Order: sequence, then structure tokens, then C-alpha cells
Amino acid sequence: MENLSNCYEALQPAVCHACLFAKGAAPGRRPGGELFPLGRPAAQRIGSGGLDAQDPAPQPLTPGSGEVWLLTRSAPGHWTDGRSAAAATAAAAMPVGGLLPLFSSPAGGGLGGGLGGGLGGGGGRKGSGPSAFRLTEKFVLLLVFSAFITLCFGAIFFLPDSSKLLSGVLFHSSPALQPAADHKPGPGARAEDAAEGLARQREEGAPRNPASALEDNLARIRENHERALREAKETLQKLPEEIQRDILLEKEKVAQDQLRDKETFRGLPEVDFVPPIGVENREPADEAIREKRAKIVEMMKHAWNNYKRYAWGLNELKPISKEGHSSSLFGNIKGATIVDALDTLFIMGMKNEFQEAKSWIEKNLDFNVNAEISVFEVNIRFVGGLLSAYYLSGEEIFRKKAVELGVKLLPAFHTPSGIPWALLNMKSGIGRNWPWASGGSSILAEFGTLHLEFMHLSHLSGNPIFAEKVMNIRKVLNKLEKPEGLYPNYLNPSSGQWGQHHVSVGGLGDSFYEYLLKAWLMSDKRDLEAKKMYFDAIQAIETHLIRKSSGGLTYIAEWKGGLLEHKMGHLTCFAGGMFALGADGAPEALAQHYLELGAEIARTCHESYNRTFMKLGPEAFRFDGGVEAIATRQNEKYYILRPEVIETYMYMWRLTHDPQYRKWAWEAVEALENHCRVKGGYSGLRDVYFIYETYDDVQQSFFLAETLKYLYLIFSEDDLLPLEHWIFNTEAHLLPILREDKKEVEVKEK
Ligand code: DMJ
Repeated sequence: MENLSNCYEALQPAVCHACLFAKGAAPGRRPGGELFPLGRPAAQRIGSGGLDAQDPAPQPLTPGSGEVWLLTRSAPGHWTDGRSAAAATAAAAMPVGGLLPLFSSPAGGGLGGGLGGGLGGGGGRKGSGPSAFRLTEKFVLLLVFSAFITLCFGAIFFLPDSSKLLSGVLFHSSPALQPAADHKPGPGARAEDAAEGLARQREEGAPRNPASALEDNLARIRENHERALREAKETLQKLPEEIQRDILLEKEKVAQDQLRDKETFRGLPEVDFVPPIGVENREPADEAIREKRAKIVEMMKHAWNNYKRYAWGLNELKPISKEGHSSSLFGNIKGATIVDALDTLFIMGMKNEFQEAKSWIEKNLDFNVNAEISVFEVNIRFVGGLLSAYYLSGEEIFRKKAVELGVKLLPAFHTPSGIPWALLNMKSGIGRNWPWASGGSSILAEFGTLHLEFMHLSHLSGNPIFAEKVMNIRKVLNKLEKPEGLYPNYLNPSSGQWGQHHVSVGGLGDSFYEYLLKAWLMSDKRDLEAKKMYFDAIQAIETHLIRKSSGGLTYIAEWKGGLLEHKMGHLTCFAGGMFALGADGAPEALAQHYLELGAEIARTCHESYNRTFMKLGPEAFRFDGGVEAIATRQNEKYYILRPEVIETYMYMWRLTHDPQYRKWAWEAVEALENHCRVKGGYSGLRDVYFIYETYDDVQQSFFLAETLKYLYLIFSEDDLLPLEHWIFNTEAHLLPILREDKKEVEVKEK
């Protein structure tokens, strides 16, 4: 716990409190057929893979570590361990020794010696003999060498784009046939959904002609090259002593970081488990509501039992094929459904199932996997799920596993800016970004959706390192100029600058805004920086992205460099709940306005459901070309058991008690039963406008974590998990509000 004093110095006061508060720290039945007219149970297998066939299977671009960064980077940026793709690749491509013979002295000193002397202080060549380099010679050498490195940097850094270019220009491949690894796997880096990635590729990639794609790519490579040259020049303007000092500082920082990562968990401090508030499961007073709630428990049992029967221990279930489904998002980590479902099992009172899940986790949950994972997905599902299970049950195993996993994720932050990589090899600690992301950028919704879990990791481990990492993300964001006050979806972790100016409250952006609001709420409203960032952001969103259709439906469009695309994603529908949840903290004049905005978004999203054949919403719907709240493109017509619309109903119900939200939620239950339920579980649908079900054959883990949990809460009393005490992470996992309890802190300090 000594480290907490560092936390105090390093963090905003409000946030430090969070670090300091370590507390010492009925079986359902299927109602009659009248409620659930039979769908078409004759499940047909359409294709074999569901979404898995499209999951990206990213391969690391970065070979082992290199030391070339010593020469290429002089800015105070944070090269941590030589894992930069550019540096490492450059090192591999042209080791320093490879240049040495050209310049070697009879005394056996080469560039290594020269640089060592000039930069590292060890070579002792300075003016020592005829073979020694003069200062100007050293600079020339440095210039030549830096130019070479920057060329490599430019080429390697843009490799993904170049490969896209090659496939487009040389092979003329159809975007739809390209491997999913090259595409955005899903909105908001909702990477679980590679199908969306393909959709976007068709939209963004297909219509462009190869010549303009070529020009764009060349321009980007040129721009990057010029920037690298500028950086090299800046390096050369420094005195050798300054360069040497920078290098030593960097080295020291890297070493310290690595040591701290390792040291972090020799053992966890003891914490007093605080019994959770509002987990007693009172039956709803109203009989009809009781029945509906029991129905949702029965749905959970159907989903869980089939997962158990056919895919136990694997990540997800293929309910048609009746086998396991593995998404590359989790690398080789197993058991996504088990961890994601834990807290839903707990609050639904499914005790035996919870115990089964717990023992599987004790025996089998292993993070030491030599494979790349999505940092975002693993954080929201695994870290979030384990933290939530700990806070509900007090079982130490969950705290231990959550912290263990948190430590494994730390190397993702080893980038020059501290903005984490999207992908991380859990064993080697090597990270990189999605190949499809603008100019090698990290994604706003991914690096912006770590805050809640990481604050709790510091809270439960007594180590401020997690909190520091996420507070640094804020620092970087707050330094940047925002176009029209908006946050672009792409941020380059090396330069710390924005990528393309695309703004979205749906895919790629969404949960960043959600986490700003919830960071403020979770800090017991002490994190005023988060509050300001949230309200400033949604004000800009309202000005630039929110529009009303001629039919009176309010929607949130997407912003692309100043132009609006009048499309709203299913993912964007969570924003109704977010606006309503934040209304309370808005300036007085705006509180009612934000509640109404939440209600309007809920209505629009309900319309998107209501205007389909299946009464379940499409992945994206449009407000142009004469349509409103309808998907017009085939690749946007699917529904993958997503929760966002039901999530908004849940917040709207809790905050207004307007019975309409329970009615809409029940419509969704009926639709799920009629169209998604199959013998082997629940499946997503490929086209919600079509009269026959075409299944995607995946039971997503978030169906158990979120969709069913939010439904259950809608038909429960408000004293189950009251919003004044709990925050839901973006995967609906429960995190308690961190109260400032001065007395407790004093006792601890003594
Ligand atoms: C979930 O993993 C989370 O809700 C995430 O924030 C968005 N995507 C899925 C559900 O659609």
C-alpha cells in the first residue's frame, strides 16, 4: 500500500481517493403459447461459421525488441521497451553492425564505437586519433543513418495500408472476399462482429477507384515520411550530451516501468469485503411482472444449459451446430461465456450454476496464452466480469484473477504516448493496432473503455499503476485540439495525434462517452474532470451530430470530416440510456432536456425494431433516401442478440417508470423467443426484414451478460442493484460506486 502515496502525487485528487479506498478494503417456466407464438424452430444452418469465419486473425507485425529507437526518437515521448513496430522492424532489417564496416577504424571502432563515444559515452573516440570521427562527421553519419531508419519507419508503419493498396490495385480482389483481418471488425471496435467490418469495407473501400486509393496511400506515406524526417532533424539539432541524457532517461523509464509491472503482484493486500448493497432478490409485487421475470430466468437457463452441454469451457456456443465458437478476440483465453455470465447467474439466484462457473474458473481460467487478444474486449468481458463477480460474492478467486489479468494487460500501454495498443500478445507482451485503423491508430472506444475497470483494479490491488495508466489517457486527450469540440475515433499512439476525423457515438466511439459519465458517477461525483469532459462532449455531439427526421424521429448521425452520414447503428442506441442517466448532473436548465433526449432516442430505436419483420432491430438504420429508421443495405440488416436498445429501456424504466418501456422490453422478449430461440440456445439473425429466420449460429456471450440481465432488471423492483450504488460497465458488469469514507481511510493509514 506504500505505493498509494505515488498515486496521490500523480493523479487528480478525486481519482486518488479511488486508489485509497481499498476496503481494508426459482426455476422459470415457459408461459403458455399465447405469449410466445411459435416461431420456426426448424433451425437451418446457413453457412458454417456464423461470425467466426469472419473474425480477424491478426498476426503480430512486430518482431522482437530492438534498440534502434535510441537513435530515432528524441522527443520526450515514451518509447518504453523497444517494442515499437517501426523500431523493432528497422532493427531487424538493418542492424547497426550492418553499417559498421563502411566506417570502421583500424582500431576496430565503428559506428557503434563512434556513437557509443558520442552518444553513449563509452567509446572514447572523440579526437583520439586519425581514425576518430570529428563531431561533424558524426552528424553526417547520424543524418545518413536516421534517414535510413525513417525510410524504414515510413514504409513499415503504413504496411497495413500498403497491403490494402496492393490487394486493391494489383489483385483487384472483391472487398467482400478479403480476409476479415484486414477490416474493421465491428463498430466501436465491437470487434466481435467482423461482419460489420466487411460491411464497412464495402461502403468505404469498394466505391473508390484504385487510382485514387493509390494516390491517397502514397500521399499518406509521403506525409509520414516527411514527419519522420522532421523528427530526425530535431534530433540532430540537439547536442550529443542532450541526446545522451534523453536516451538514458528513456532507458531508465522503460526499466522502471517493466520492473513495476513485474513487481505489481507478488501478493495482494488484504481487503475487507464490503457486503454488496441491493442484491437481495425480492419477488416483484405484481403477479404479471413476476411471471415475466420468471420467463427471463428460464431464457437464461436455456442459454446457459445449452452452452454447458455443447460448448462448456469454450468461449461461445454455436446453437445450430451445437458446438463451441471461438473468436480470435480472446486469443487462446477460454471461457468467455462463463466469465461474462457470472453476475447474471448471481443476481438471478442461479446458485448452482454460479458455483459451477466458479470452480471452472479456479481450475481452468488461464491468461498465460501465447496469442493476441483484443485489449478492449478482454477488459470489458473478463476483467469486468471477474470484478463484478467479486463485488457480488466476495469470493477471493475473482479478485485474484481480475488483478492477474490486469497485470497481463499492462504491456499494452508501452507506447510512446501511453495510449494503449488495441491488440496484445499476452505472453510476449507485444502489442499492435488493428491493420484497418486509420494510419496505425488506436480506437477511441477501445482505449477510452478501460477507465472504470482499471480504477477498480487499483482499488482492489492497492497498486496505483492501473489508475495511472488510464489517467494518462485522459491527459493525452486533454492536450489535444478537438475539431468542433468533437473526439475523432482514431488516435495514433506513437505520435499522440488524431488520425482520420471520423466521429461516432456508435461504433468506434460509443463507450468512450459512456465511461466519461460513469467515471464521474463511480467516483461518487468527485471526478469533476470526467464530468466536464462528458458534458462538453455531448454538447458538441448535440450540435453537430444529433438531428430530427422529417417524421419526427431524433437520431444520432455519424460525422466524417464535417459531413454527416445519416445513419445510426444499433450500438448507438445505448446513448438513450446514457443521456438519461447523466441528466441529473447536467446544469439545471438542461436536466429535463437530457432526460427527454434519452426518451427520444429510445423511441427512435424502438421504431427501428418495430419496422422490421422480426421485431428486432438491424445493425444500422438510415434516415436518407426517403426512409426513416430502416436498414437499406443488405449488410446492415443483421441482429446479433445485441443489448443496446434494451439497455436504454432499462435506464428509461428506472428513471421514469413509464410503463411503455416495460411494454417495449416485453415485445423484445417475444421477438427473441419467436425468432432467435432454437433448440440449442439462442442465435443471431442475418436479416431481420426477411420472413424466414436465417441464423448466424452464434450465441454471443453478451447475450447472457447484458441482454438477459437488462431484461431481468426491467421486470424487477428498483431496489435490486440501485443505480445510486452501482455502475454497469459497458458489458453490464457491476462495479460499486467508490465512496469517500474519510474515517475508513484514517483507520487504514494508522
Ligand atoms: C458488448 O460487448 C458491449 O456492450 C460493448 O460495449 C458493445 N458491443 C457489445 C454488445 O453489442
